[in-house]
Amino acid sequence: MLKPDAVKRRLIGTVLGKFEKRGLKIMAAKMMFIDTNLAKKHYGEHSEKPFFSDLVEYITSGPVLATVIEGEECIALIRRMVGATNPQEADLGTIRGDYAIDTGRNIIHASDSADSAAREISLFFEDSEICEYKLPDEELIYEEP
Ligand code: IDP
Ligand code: MG
Repeated sequence: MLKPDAVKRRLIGTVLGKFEKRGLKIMAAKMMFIDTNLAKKHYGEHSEKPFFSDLVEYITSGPVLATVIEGEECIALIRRMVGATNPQEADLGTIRGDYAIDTGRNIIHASDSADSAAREISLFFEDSEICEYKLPDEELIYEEP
């Protein structure tokens, strides 16, 4: 999910372009406002953290671009492309390492496991909004598509 700072900083194309160029498949994308209720559900695991209310305020401060992205081992792959939570510690070349400075404005969310991906996708998308299709160049991306 591209957070409101990414949307407002016109980084949608830049960030999605990185995933596309890597060879990943974008199966759904939706610009939307997250209300407080949904924000609290999405970030439920952090509800006891001191930064929780700031986090909810941040993620509801403007539109986000929610996405569903598919590819082999893509959860680990995308987490590596996103970089460390604190952009100061994120490697150069990662999304946060190149485009963010502050943990509280780190521009992108990425699911951290298959279970959290399934849970988060169901918070933001109906099944009918997720497009199943084949990329025509899969044999150029994968040895065994
Ligand atoms: P992640 O986004 O890299 O998975 P999490 O630890 O799951 O990191 O934290 C969720 C989000 O909460 C972070 O992306 C960041 O926006 C925010 N956050 C995490 N730790 C802090 C903090 O110490 N201060 C302010 N915001 C934080
Ligand atoms: Mg997380």
